[in-house]
Amino acid sequence: MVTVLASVPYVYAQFPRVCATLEAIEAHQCCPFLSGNGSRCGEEEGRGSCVDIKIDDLPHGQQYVLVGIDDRERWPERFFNRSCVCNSNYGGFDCSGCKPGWQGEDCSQQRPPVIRQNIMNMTQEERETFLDVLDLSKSIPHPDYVVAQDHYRNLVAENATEPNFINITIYDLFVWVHYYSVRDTLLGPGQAYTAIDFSHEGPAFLTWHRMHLMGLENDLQVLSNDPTFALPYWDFAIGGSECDVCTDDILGGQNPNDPTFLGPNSTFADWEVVCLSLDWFNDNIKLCNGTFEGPIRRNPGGNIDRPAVQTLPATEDVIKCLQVDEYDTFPYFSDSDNSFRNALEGYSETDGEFEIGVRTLHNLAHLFLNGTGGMTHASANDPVFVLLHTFTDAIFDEWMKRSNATVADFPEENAPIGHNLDFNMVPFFPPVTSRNMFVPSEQLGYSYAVQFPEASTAEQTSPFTWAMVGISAFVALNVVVGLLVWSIRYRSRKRYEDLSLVQ
Ligand SMILES: [Cu+2]
Repeated sequence: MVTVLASVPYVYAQFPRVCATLEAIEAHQCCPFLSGNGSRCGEEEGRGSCVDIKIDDLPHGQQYVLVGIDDRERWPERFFNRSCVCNSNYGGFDCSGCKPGWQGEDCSQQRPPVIRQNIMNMTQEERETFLDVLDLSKSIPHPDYVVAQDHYRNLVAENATEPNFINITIYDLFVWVHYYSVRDTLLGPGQAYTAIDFSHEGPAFLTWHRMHLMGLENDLQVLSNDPTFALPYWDFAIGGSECDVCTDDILGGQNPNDPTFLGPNSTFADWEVVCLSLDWFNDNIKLCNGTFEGPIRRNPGGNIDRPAVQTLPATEDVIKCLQVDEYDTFPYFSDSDNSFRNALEGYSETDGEFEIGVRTLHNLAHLFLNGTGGMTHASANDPVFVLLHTFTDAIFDEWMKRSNATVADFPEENAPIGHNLDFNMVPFFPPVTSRNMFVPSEQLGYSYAVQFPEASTAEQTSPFTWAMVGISAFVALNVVVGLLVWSIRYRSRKRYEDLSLVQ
């Protein structure tokens, strides 16, 4: 089983190394041969075929107004328009592996879901195993995937024999992928269009981060040679101003000499961050190339200028957001009202009511960290990110199960760019859509050891409340429409006001 798994090149991002060639880029095709004497995508072996990539043509929201400028539009068309599509349960960029949750030579055996546990409930030994493999991933180059170190226009220099792709370590790829999905549109020296985000402030926030975590989890399974390896989670809904996982034997305590750095005995004290200098990348029309930019900063609950982010979310907040009926609501953005996604992402009150400036649940947990983990584009550098997001994903999974959610609950069109149901999520390759991720976690090969409390009967909704909800929804709709124009302007300012703070 281990050999099969270790040889599985999984779907991840940005591009498989075998396709990072001039020939593949010029042909706009990434359909590798099966290893050995195999055919393209294992076509002759019955595993898959090389097909045209489907691009979502449905309209997106008005937040992003440019057309044909950003190389992430109509992903991944600017780079490749043909890729492998695998038959039955085969998977991977060349169909040599199995889809998540399947195993065996012909991928016909269902793999028991791996169990994601609360890190506080793990034994010392389990924790150490997790921390060791995570630490190893920070220094081992990714076995299969590489990233562009330059903007598309400069990807193939004049007379170059190879395009500008580079190797990156497994963990730094995880950071880069997150950075790349939120980075601004590069227009020219010192000019950037900021109202764009392929992984936040829209319905794909939860599906995108789910895929992001699955990529890392699979990489760590391969790295540790343990197909049962699962990412743990951090239950951040504990209230109070203490970060329980921020100790040197878990995710790093505070440095006694400077509480904004990690303690010297922490595994992560030596880690250096990548993809931090967004302004520099914008000014120089460059992409993050994995250069180290100093240690992780974190000072949990220590933002003295912003008392609202000194305290973690509480259990009641999770209970309330799980009661929001709709997955998402128009305009499917950070000002959506009565949207479960917006409540969990943390741009509305936990009961779904939109209010400008509030930060709850996921956003609040990020801001509470007060440092690298609070900067959208760089947050994945802090390993707390991984566990914060597995917990967010656990809440998402619980909501889907309680609501018997189907893809009909997810907007097909008019979501911000990158967030429609069938948009190929940036920068995963071969293409993955929210439709693929909007299923119970067991279908994707993992589950959570978690028990979310039910709401008390007193809090359950009476017919009178439903009437009030109807009236409020009507009022709120008017408010939302009124805010829409404002929010578009607000959006381009907010990125920089809050960039050092949100998520
Ligand atoms: Cu994120």
